[in-house]
This record gives sequence, C-alpha cells and structure tokens, in this order.
Amino acid sequence: MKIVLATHNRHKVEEMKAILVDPLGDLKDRIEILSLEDFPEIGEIVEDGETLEENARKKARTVFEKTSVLSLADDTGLEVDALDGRPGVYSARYSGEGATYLRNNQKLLKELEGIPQKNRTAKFRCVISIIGDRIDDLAIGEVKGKIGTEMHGENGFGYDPLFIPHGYEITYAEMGSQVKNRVSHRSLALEQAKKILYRLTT
Ligand code: ITT
Repeated sequence: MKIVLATHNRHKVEEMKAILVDPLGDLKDRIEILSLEDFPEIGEIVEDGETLEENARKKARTVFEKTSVLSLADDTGLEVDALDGRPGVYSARYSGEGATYLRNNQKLLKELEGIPQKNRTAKFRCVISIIGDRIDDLAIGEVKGKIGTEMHGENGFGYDPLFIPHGYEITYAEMGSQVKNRVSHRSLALEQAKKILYRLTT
C-alpha cells in the first residue's frame, strides 16, 4: 500500500520515515512511503485552522484529493503553560513574517525571561490526520516537559534545543534522532497511526 507524507518540512519527513519503517515493526514490508517531493505540483497548503486537528485534516485532505494516495499529515504545536498555551497552533509562525527556528526560539526565551524553572512547563502536541478512500482518522501524541533557559544541542529542528522532555535532563536536540524518535510526541502519534495503517493493510 502506498502512503504519502503530506508535509513540506523535511525534518518531519525524516522522522516519520524512520519511525514508520522501524525494522522491528510489522509495517515495513506492507507500505511504500512517498513524500511531497514525488508530487512537486502540490504547492504550499495554507494553514488557516484554529486547531492542530483542523490544520492536519486540511493538509491530509488536500493531498489525498490531489494524489488519490492515502495521506498522512502532521500538525504539531508547542504549548507553554506560562504563555496560556502559546505558541500552540501558531508554532511555525511564532516570531512573525519570515520566522526561522532560531528567531522562534529567541522569542520564546525572551517571553519566558525571569520565569523560574518550575513554571516553565510545556507540552508538545502532535496531531496526525490519515485520510484515504476508506479512512478519515486522527492519531495524537503528547509529551510533557519544560523549556530550558538557553538553547542546547545541534540535532533535530524547531524548538528541539529548548524542549526538555519529562524524565530527562537534556533537550530533544541533545538526544540524537534515534532517542528522540523513541520518546517524542511524533513517535507516540505515529505508533497509533501505525496500528491504523496495519488494519488497513490486512
Ligand atoms: P508542514 O505544515 O509542511 O507539515 P511545518 O513546519 O509548517 O510543516 P507545523 O505547521 O506543524 O509544520 O509547524 C509546527 C512548528 O512547530 C514547526 O515549524 C517547528 O518549529 C515546530 N515543531 C514541530 N515539530 C517539532 C519537533 O518535533 N521538535 C521541535 N519543534 C517542532
């Protein structure tokens, strides 16, 4: 069965592929994974939803309609308690027009300036929408943690240098992809997604 990863973010594609084709998993020989690189005619998809769920479904629906291939779209947000859940659904555009990962992280540090460790709690929430002929489903993964006081680590992407998952003293960016892919919000969501895909292929 073919599936297409409905994201333009190459870091997400790498992580999703690594988790989906985990050699110990049952899915490896059952699915062929495509990405939007295989469908260059699909341009940017405007993310105008008010929730991660809406945006994930919009991306998966758009790509399924254009490709007729079962589509998986990931929408992820970092929800910081001291900021009443911001940046949340706006995580990609947090620092405004022309936002970069670095500027987003710098803005987050600035907004949290002076806030003590115990109040720097946050969570990553990953919503994966799976849309195909016979399916319209969601898989969700959440990881709680805290926001560090400075950036640490070179791996990963986005807010990884600032996010310290619960139970660890290091950031996602210090973990390396294998460890991050075992514990992350995306891996939790994809474990559910794998079960859904497995059912579809049997
Ligand atoms: P697509 O919409 O094409 O999938 P995107 O980068 O715009 O790509 P999102 O709309 O889900 O993806 O934006 C979420 C932002 O949150 C993303 O740009 C990163 O800054 C951040 N993010 C998402 N997953 C992350 C992760 O695993 N680690 C750190 N930051 C992450």
